[in-house]
Amino acid sequence: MSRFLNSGFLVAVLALGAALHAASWAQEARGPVTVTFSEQANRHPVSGFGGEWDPHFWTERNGRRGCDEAAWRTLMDRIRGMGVSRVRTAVLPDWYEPENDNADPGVADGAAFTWDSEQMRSLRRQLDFCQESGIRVTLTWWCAPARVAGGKPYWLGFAGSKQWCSAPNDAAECAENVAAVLRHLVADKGYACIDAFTFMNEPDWTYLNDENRVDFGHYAEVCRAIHARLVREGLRDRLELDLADDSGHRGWLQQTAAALGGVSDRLNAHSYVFSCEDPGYAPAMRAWVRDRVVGCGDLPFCVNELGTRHVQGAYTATDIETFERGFCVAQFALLGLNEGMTGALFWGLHDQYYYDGNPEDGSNGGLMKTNLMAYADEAWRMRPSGEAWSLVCRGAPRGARAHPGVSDDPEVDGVALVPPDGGGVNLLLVNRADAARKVTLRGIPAGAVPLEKAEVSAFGRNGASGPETRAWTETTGCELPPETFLLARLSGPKQ
Ligand SMILES: [Ca+2]
Ligand SMILES: [Ca+2]
Repeated sequence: MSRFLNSGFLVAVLALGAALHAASWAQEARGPVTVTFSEQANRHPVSGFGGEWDPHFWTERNGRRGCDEAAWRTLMDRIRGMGVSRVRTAVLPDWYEPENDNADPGVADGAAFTWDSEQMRSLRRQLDFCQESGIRVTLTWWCAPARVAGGKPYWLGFAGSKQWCSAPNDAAECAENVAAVLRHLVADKGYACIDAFTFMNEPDWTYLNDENRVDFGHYAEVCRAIHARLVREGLRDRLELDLADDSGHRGWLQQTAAALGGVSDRLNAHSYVFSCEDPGYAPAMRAWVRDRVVGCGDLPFCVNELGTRHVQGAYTATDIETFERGFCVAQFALLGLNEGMTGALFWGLHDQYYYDGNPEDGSNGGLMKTNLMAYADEAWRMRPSGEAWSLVCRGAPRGARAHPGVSDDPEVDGVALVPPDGGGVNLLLVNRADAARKVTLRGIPAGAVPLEKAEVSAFGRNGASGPETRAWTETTGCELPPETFLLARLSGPKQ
């Protein structure tokens, strides 16, 4: 036990330096805020914070726009520097089984699968990076496309779907297709970085059959068929099934939790609900997460797509260059951790072309502009949301134990995280008020290491600052500038 754990409370002043200060003590009329961290960590460790990373970089349509080896190296440095510990990656069945391999879903014909298609090669380059960088991958089998090139119906899809996506039309064939790609990537190619699998993106509205109906019973049947096939092929223990993946229909998550006990290892939902413009958004975020964590029972809950409500279609976020988007999503992470959420993935890591179209088509001609970083033509410029999200990713690495914080001020919140490597504790703190707040921190879970150093990084209206290294003692205090999200990494002496 650290002596600090037994020292009552800590009062610490982190002089954050000129870059961070915004309010003088003269403006600070009220007494200090107290944030008290729970001695008990959340039940499940952090599953990882990061973002959507669909494998389009190494495709011709991005290649001719500057996505080359030099751009790749720059991007890899960025992603590593951000501290991303998990990504969610799409895979589509037509990338590797464009025609049905044979008429028997029980017997896979290896020669019929197209593992060297452009998209599969692009996916493997991405997985190479994740594998060597310690980033975990939630592979998401997106959907059965209704149609493929030339408008031809896809053999595994429902051509009558009004969306480009549909449900698979055959549970046994779908299970064979899923098992084939997981065998190829995880067993044959050795990508242990893939530790989670999601069947279908947002099935609550994309799981369409020829009548354009969403049939939950069929979804559950296919999930069970996949589970059984992975068991049979000896692959099931190498992955967690992360199911539900709903676009915001709470009922779908509840149905999945109820119907797929023994099949799901974890559950997730998507959130594009919140905005810093909405009064009371912080308690609303907490209630949204709490409701879902409770609905998941014993299983971990995470958010596998996170954005704000300021979106226009799938390709444009209207607030993407603003302070508010970064401030909003970073708070969602902090408040969600305080409610027992295990992780969140921002949509997405960087701009890229998903298809090649007319720039006036309402979707930027296929350039998705909703992301933490801009495109290759801007050398992956970090947007404000990237600066904010990086504090979350670095503060809450995969495997960390989160200790929720209780604040006595409605404008201030905090969570403490003990990373799996030991040796310190990370604090994520936020001040929503337009005046500075002096904060007293109680119950910091320091573990066995005496804390003597604080490395402080912050995100505010003037951008990102830090890290600045400060001495940390029992008598140090913390001042949070107005409208600021802050990461303080507390550590002990070097061994
Ligand atoms: Ca097949
Ligand atoms: Ca077959």
